[in-house]
Amino acid sequence: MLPGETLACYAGPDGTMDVGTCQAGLKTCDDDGQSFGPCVGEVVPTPESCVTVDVDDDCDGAIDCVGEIEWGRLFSSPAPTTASPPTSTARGTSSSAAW
Ligand SMILES: [Ca+2]
Repeated sequence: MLPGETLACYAGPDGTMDVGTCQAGLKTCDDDGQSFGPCVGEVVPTPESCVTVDVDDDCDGAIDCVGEIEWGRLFSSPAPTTASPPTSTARGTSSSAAW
């Protein structure tokens, strides 16, 4: 290898590179041509985070924050939230009108 030569590097498990947020980094050969510097820019799997619901943090190909992601979708979806209050209001109104 030559000084300044770069080589892709990745410390994560096989099969996770370029999946989800995971990506290889680059390590650069030292001036002496004998060793490489630190791997720069690589992203290795991290435990699936329920904060980043649209991100495959652990790089298994699925966005699988079990449980939490369902709640996140419920709250972010306008349909259920707007449907419920009018329904109860309508019942109250018709009930009041009947009496
Ligand atoms: Ca995942």
